[in-house]
Amino acid sequence: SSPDSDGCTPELEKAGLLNKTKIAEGGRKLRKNWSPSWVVLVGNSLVFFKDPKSQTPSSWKPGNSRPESSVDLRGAQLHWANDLSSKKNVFKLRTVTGNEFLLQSETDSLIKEWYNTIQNVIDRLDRE
Ligand code: I3P
Repeated sequence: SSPDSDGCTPELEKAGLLNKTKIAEGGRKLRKNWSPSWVVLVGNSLVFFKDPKSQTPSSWKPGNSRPESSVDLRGAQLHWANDLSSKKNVFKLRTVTGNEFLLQSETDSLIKEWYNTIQNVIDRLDRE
């Protein structure tokens, strides 16, 4: 398990490979287009990178790689969403701006860690 699997340490940064699709932009529904994404949680943001095969845990550092997109977690909402997909282990992340993403992993423990870590960041930002 990761050093932060108990959610008690302040180091909330996390990086890994998840399946991702955006399903809404500004509240407007989009057609699903699932693809693997290198996902990095840093500070208050979830950052997505394309071409995960070329990524390593160090290659997302500023200047080394251009993110595909970035999500501000302040005010965001997280929900398990197995009703929104035929895939297992799916959660939905909705931003304050009405962008919605589904994130998925075949590995139960891995998706639970991501869910808990993202929720911890959202909760911390809610308290600020
Ligand atoms: C979609 C594609 C997605 C699927 C989605 C389909 O078809 O198969 O993988 O989502 O289901 O519409 P297309 O490639 O023609 O766009 P899931 O894998 O998450 O089930 P949906 O429309 O029921 O959401």
